[in-house]
Amino acid sequence: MAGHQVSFTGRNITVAGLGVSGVSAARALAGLGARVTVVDGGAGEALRERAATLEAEGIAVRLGTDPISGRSAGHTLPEGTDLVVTSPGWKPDSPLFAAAAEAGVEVIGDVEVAWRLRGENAAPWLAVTGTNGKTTTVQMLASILRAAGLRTAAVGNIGTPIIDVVTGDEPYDVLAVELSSYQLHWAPSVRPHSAVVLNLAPDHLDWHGSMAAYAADKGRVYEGNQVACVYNTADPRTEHLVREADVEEGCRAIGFTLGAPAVSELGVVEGLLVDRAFVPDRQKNAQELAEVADITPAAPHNIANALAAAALARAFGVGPAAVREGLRAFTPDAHRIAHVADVDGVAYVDDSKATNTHAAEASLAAYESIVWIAGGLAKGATFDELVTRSAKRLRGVVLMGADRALIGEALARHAPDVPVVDLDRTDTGAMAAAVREAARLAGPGDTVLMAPACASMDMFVNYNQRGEAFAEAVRALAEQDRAADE
Ligand code: UMA
Repeated sequence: MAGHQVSFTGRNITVAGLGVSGVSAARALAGLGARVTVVDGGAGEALRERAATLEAEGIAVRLGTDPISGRSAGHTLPEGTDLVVTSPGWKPDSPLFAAAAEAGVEVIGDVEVAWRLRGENAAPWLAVTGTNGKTTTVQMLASILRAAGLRTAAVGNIGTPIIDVVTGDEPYDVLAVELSSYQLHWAPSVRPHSAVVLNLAPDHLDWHGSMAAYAADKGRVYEGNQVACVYNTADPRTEHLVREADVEEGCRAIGFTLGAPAVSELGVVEGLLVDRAFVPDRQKNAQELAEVADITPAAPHNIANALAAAALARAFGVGPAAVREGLRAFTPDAHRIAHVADVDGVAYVDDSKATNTHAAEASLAAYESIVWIAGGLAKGATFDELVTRSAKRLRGVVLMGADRALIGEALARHAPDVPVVDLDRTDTGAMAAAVREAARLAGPGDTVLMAPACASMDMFVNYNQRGEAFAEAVRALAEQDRAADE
C-alpha cells in the first residue's frame, strides 16, 4: 500500500472541480502530503463556503474568473502542477487539459486515484455501468452481497466518492461500484474483479464526441476483469465490448436474458430467475435463484437489472439463497416506477426519473394499457422511435411542459388514433390538471403512467419535485373519489 501512496506524496496536484468528488480527492491527497490546489470555474455561495472550509485545512482553492486577467480559474493550470485529478463531469476538450497536455502533465480522475490508493488486500470491485439502470443494479447488488453476510458499500457515481471508502477506516470484503462513462474515461488502470455493461444507447454524446467514443469508454469497465464480463444478450453492443476487452486468463463472458438462458447465461424460465453459468455441469443443470415476484417493480428492464446484479454476485461466489433474500430486501428509490395508488380500478405510477426516451420506453414496456403523462425539456431528443414502439399500449396521452409539441408531433405521425390532451401549461400546478385529465381518459385495468421522457426543470426544481407533485395530485384524486362514494 505504502508504495502506491508515495506516488502522491510531495507532489503539486491540481484538482479540477469543487464538487462531491473534488472535495473528496483534495482532502485525501492533502492527507497524503501532496500540495493541492483546487480550481473551479464557478463562484456561487455554496462553492465559496466549501472553498473556505478547505482553505482552513491548508488546501488552496481558486474559484471563478480572475478580475485582472479575465481568465477562468477552471481554464488555468496553476504554476508547478505535476498531476491533474479531475472531477468526472469535465469535458476532455476543456482548456485546462489542453494546458496540462502542453506541459506534459498527466490527467486522471478520482476513481483512478482510488484505484491507485488500494492496498494489497483491498476489497475487489464489482463494477456496473450502462446507459440506464446503473444505480438500481448497484443497489440490488449491494443488497445481495449484504444478504450473503459480506461487508460492502454501494459507491461511485451513485454519490459516495470511492476515494472516501478506499481510504476510510471501515473494512470491506467487496465493493459495488457504479461507474459513469465519464469516470471510466479518466480511469485508465482500473481492473474490476467482474463487471457489467447493462445497455448502450446514445447519451452524453456532446461530452464524448461520438457514439464510438462513448461505447469505448463504457467498454473500459471490462478491462482486466478476473472472473466474469457480464453482458446483455438483448444488446449486442455490450457483447461486442466484451470481445474487445483484454481480460485476465480464465475470465468468462456471462450473458443475461429475459428468456430461457443458454449455457453460461442467467435468464428467466416460468417466472423464475435461473442461473446456467455458475453451476456445476451447466450443460445439463440450472440453479433457481429467485422468483420474478421477488423483484420490485417486476418490470422487464428491472428484471434485467436483477439478473445483472445476480450475475456479478454469483461471480463473487454468493449462494442462491442470498440472491433471493437480497432481491426481496431491495426497494427502489422514490420516483422510479413507484406505484402511488389505485383509484377506481386505475393504477397510478410515478416514474418521474424517466428523464430521457430510453428510460421512458423501458417504463412503458412494463404495462399493457396506459394513459401516459409526458413532456418537459426534451434536451434535443426525438420521440419517433419511442412512440412507434409504445403506440399499441397507449390508451391516451396527456402532454405538458415546454417541449410537449415534439411528442405531440410524433404521436400524430405514429399513433394518430390515440386521444391526446395538450395541456399547454408549464406552471407547477399543471400536474394536478394532468392527473385529472388522465383519470378521465383511463378505464378500469389501465395504468396512468407519469414517465415524461424529458427533464423537469421547465416546471419543477428537479424530478423529485415533479414526482411529489404527481403523488400529491393522485392522493387528492383518491380523496375526492372516497368523498363521492360516501
Ligand atoms: N466545473 C468547472 N468546469 C467544468 C466542469 C465543471 O469548473 O468544465 C465545476 C463545477 O462548477 C462543479 C465541479 O466542477 O463545481 C464538479 O462538479 P460535477 O458535477 O462534475 O461533479 P461532482 O459534484 O464531483 O459529482 C460527480 C458526478 N457528477 C458528474 O459526473 C457530472 C456525480 O454523478 C457523482 O455522484 C459524484 O461525482 C461522486 O462520484 C452525478 C451525475 O449526474 C449523479 N452523473 C452522470 C449520470 O449519472 O448521468 C454521469
